[in-house]
Amino acid sequence: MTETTPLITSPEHSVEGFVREFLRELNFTQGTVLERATTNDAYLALARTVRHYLMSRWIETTVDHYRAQPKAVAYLSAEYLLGRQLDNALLAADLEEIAAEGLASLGLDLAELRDAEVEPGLGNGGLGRLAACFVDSLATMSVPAIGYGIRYEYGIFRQRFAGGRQVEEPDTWLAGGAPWEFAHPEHAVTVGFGGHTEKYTGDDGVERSRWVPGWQVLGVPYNYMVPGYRNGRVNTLRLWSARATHAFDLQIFNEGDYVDAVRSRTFAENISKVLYPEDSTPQGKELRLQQQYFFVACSIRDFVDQLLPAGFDLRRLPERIVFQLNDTHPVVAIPELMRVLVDDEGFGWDEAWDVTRRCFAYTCHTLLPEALEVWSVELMGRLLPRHLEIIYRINEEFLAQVRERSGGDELLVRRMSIIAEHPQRAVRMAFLATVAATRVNGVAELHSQLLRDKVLADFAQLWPEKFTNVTNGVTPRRFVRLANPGLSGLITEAIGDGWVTDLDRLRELEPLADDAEFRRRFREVKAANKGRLVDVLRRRDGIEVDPGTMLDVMVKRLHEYKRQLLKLLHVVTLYDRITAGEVSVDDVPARTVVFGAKAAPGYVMAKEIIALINHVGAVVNAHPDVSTVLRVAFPANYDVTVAETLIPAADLSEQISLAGKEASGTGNMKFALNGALTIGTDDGANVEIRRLVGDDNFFLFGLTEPEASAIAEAGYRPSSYYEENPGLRRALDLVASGAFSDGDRGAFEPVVANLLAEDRFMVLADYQAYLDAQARVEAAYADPDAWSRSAVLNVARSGFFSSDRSMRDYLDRVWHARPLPG
Ligand code: 8GP
Repeated sequence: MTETTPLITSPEHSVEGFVREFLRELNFTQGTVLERATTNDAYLALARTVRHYLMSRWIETTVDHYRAQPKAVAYLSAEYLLGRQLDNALLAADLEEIAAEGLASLGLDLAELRDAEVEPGLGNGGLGRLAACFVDSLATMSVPAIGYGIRYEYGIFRQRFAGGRQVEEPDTWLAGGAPWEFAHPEHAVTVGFGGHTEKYTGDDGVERSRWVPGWQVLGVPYNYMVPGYRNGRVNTLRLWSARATHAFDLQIFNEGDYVDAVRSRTFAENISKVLYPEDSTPQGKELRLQQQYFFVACSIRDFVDQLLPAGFDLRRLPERIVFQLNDTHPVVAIPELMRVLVDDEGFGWDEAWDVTRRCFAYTCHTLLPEALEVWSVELMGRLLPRHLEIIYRINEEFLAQVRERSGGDELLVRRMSIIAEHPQRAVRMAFLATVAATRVNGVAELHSQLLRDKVLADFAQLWPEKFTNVTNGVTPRRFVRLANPGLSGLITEAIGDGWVTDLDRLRELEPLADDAEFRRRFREVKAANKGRLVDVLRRRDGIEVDPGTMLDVMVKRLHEYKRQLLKLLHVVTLYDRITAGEVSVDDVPARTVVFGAKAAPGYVMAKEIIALINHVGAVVNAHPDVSTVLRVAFPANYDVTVAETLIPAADLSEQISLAGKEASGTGNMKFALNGALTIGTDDGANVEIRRLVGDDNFFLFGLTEPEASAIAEAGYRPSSYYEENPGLRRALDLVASGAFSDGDRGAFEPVVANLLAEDRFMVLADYQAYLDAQARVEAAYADPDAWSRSAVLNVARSGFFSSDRSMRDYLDRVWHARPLPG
């Protein structure tokens, strides 16, 4: 990069200036006139118009970073679940009112254009959404940072239901045009794969190894703006797209074999074709390892070539960069940087290792052992032979250290080896990351503790100072300011608008929890949000929701450990009690139970659970009595956009994973910040939420992690709970009887049988405690004034869960980098 002086000026910050710019875009870029423009034409012109307002800030930010050469954060993540861009860009550029007014003067409706945007779903769930929140906070805090990832042509699949079962369809998010991206083919990077390594003697007489790749692809960068909130900064998210080095073989084409002529192109482009729809379980697919290596190799090359001045001494790299590894997907960056330093730059091994170690930090996002990624040595050796050699050497030196420290404890050595021996020889990516990183962190206090005590205990003993915690957070811009304009207005009226970038200030709302007028207005906002949700669900899904009911919401990926089944057993039990005449509909508060969840396409049990929820929902909703007080709504294709209308409308937030299984959760934070009360276990960030909002404003239930572990150790017998609890027995019997499957007893047999025989996540053990907690919810909800007092306190005391605070924690404890002034 060379120094440039940006000479551009932004369009005028007025309604007239906006309208002029918008029409220019419509005419010159979209090639149409207002009268003939489709909604999509207008949306694209609008997006580009907003972009223009941010452009000078983007260029200035880039130039400032280059000039100042500060220590920068490179966030390496295979997923960014961004959500729609338009609203966030309008907010950052302070254009919301101007745009609405300007468009209205042209007879256009901003809300309608907003709905034309297809969200980039380049992530699966919590991990990907977290990355999106983090880059937002980094920009808002003026931290020199860049996000690196993959520009998947197809993001997370679109979910549809057929006969209540999940059907996956491709996500063609790029089809309508991609107004937020800037392709830079001129900065494409070449990445090698396969081939072999060879030994040679260098000029210095030292024997060295080098990689001769068997094939190559190009990585083309696509830049996205990451606007800070009204701070004059716009950071960059750089996503890589794979291209063939030779897209097309003219000779083969001329010989008439049209398919073969583009074979290499298809092969290469497959690398960034589709996001793996897996969440919390890695799928050992070769293409996935290709994706991982592809994007980190591009990113390291890019940082060195584009963002450092020519001739920069790479021995000083740790002064300029920290690569944050978002789980293990980017961990192959470690041997890649070693390869660049040793093979390309001629560093000695020890020198290269010293630099590399200081450049990486690793975040673990899971506790499930099956979610810890491993790659078979066979595959790694075939795809990345030089990297495997490097990993072997890292392991050799590491194990020598372990032997020395442990007095040759070979069991320990085997446990800690980066190379697993069983069931096949494989590289344990979490171990590689832990060995190399300066810091290893979990994502909530309990999670970090369990990492230290269990998952990575041997490593924590060896290097206690390496381990730290950074509790997750969510961006208040998207999840309060944009998603909940009603609440935002109310807060701002009460305490000013400083909370948008300083969420701790929500504390100032605390006294207002005791102010009856404030509570009334708070309830009004909630009611309006419910009204908005009712409209959206009617339009989007044809689902009718009664806004007068308690909205009880469980939205997250479908996983057995998250226990959607526990929620469903509560629904079945209520249904059972009402139909059996044990409970009168006059005695229960009317509630709508909302589910939103995608299941990984290969996760059979999760898909069965989705079908069961839909079948139970259909029966409950069709029952003349039950449906007056209990309804189930399961809108398909839960995504960030739906979350933004659902969460602000919720009364009750379901966070009911088995203790010790949910690393953190971030949905839990979004609900609390929007004034829903949580019913939850002592798990993940729930622990911290409860501590902050107070026991009286949180419905805690269930086993603790030590209790659950003790039961598992002693031998868990789920059937004993079935035998001893008549309500539970009746609920399970009802499912097994075919009551929700037109009398077909076999339909959900696998689900029930699994609960009775194995129930790995102790649904049955927590059933009674959950029902009791739901009874407490009902009692509390009966007093609207007390309920809204608790809800206001949830908002006031949840400021800690801003991703800005998470970023400050990373800056202090992990990155040791600083925001850029100005
Ligand atoms: C998720 C955790 O399940 C969730 O508790 C947490 O809030 C979120 O990460 C952000 O930290 N973990 C994953 O999505 C995950 O582990 N994915 C696979 C790579 C293993």
